[in-house]
Amino acid sequence: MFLDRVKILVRAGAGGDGAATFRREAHVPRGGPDGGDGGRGGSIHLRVDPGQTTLRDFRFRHHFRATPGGRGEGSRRHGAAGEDLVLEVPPGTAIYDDATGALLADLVASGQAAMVARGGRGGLGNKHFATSTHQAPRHAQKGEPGEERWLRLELRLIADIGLVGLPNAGKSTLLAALTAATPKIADYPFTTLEPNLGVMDLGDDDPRLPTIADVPGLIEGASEGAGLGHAFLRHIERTRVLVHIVDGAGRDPEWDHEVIRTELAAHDPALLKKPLLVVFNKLDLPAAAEAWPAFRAARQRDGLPVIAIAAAEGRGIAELRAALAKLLPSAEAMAEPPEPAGVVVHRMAELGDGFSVDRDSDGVLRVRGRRIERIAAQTNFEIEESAERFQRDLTRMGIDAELRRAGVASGDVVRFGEIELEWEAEPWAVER
Ligand SMILES: Nc1nc2c(ncn2[C@@H]2O[C@H](COP(=O)(O)OP(=O)(O)OP(=O)(O)O)[C@@H](O)[C@H]2O)c(=O)[nH]1
Ligand SMILES: [Mg+2]
Repeated sequence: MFLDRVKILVRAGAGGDGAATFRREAHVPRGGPDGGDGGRGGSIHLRVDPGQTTLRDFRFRHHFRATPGGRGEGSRRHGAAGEDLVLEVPPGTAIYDDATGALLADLVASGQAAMVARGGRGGLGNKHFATSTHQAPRHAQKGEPGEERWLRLELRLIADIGLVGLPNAGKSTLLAALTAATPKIADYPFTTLEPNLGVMDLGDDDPRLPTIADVPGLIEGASEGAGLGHAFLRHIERTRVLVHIVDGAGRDPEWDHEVIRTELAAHDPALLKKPLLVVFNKLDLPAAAEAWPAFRAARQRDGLPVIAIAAAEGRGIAELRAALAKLLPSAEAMAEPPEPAGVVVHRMAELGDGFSVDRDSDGVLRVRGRRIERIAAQTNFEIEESAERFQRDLTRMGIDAELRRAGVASGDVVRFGEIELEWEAEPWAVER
């Protein structure tokens, strides 16, 4: 089965907790803090594997998790870093954040990669919190949670040449004649149900090896969802050259030609601006031989290049190959991915001091802000010293004042990301 859209959940590893330990030596009565830092959690990356042509690896597996960082330990031993997880995707995979719809990355070229979930930072051990006035801190940071999100992956095949035409026009037969591909060919419409890809050899002294995509037949109304063609139109969006195949022995080749052009324009007018070659097929059949002169004259009037072939017999294939060689860009240009160039637009949100206070739908107060949510997640509220530090951060950032303005009362729950705390006069106590 051809799979070109999937939803997956990626969870980066959490950072390891920092340790709160003190040096123990026989002759030192009270050793200093020596808690090591937690290791960073593993991140998740998606990377292009040019050997893949569908998202089928994601058919049965939708959840992916990278390993967490190790905990810090005494004697300044740092936790080990979590392992990164790299998932391979075919060229032409666009990655969207499912919640916001934002495009995170558009992976086109071989080896191109994007980080889609960042591992949490390791918590700092207590040795970082010693000061001249506070030499035995019990405070150590918990590891930062790893990023987690649902992604939508959408594949748009990356082929140099796209074959389009009505069902039964001979697209798959032509693919087989031009390349080593062996698509299913049969005398009924809708034989091809998923795209076939092949690589074409242009001759001994031509280094270009264009890929050709044979997609399911398009029918009238395809751009609005009729037939199968609709789902596959986007797979020809990124081709460099289009080959439009017309069944010369069909009832009305002229109408056939018109329908496809209308559908292409309706899907995306830019498609008709691509270099295009019209191919009149099945010239071996008497009906086609009869219709050819009028068809050729009409294309000449349109200013469109046209060539007649009999794909099943291999007639005209050499001329077709030569015509395609002329339409395709130079070898240097072919080394670059077809437009739009693959862009990696993934950006991590800035970690500012900004925050806001509002109420969730259940009326509970919620503080939003990347930095304060991270501090909350990294605080171990069971340790009084850590809870007090958190309280000081709230005051320093002005969150405390804002909560009071919002009418917080003793006993109220206040949320920071996943963390729920109960507001007391002071200090804060953990609820969950
Ligand atoms: N006589 C003749 N028959 C041909 C020629 N090319 C293709 N055919 C036949 O036309 C029929 C359809 O060919 P396909 O290559 O499956 O057509 P398609 O455009 O891929 O069709 P779909 O996949 O259904 O959209 C098959 O029976 C082919 O053998 C040709 O040059 N001459
Ligand atoms: Mg076919």
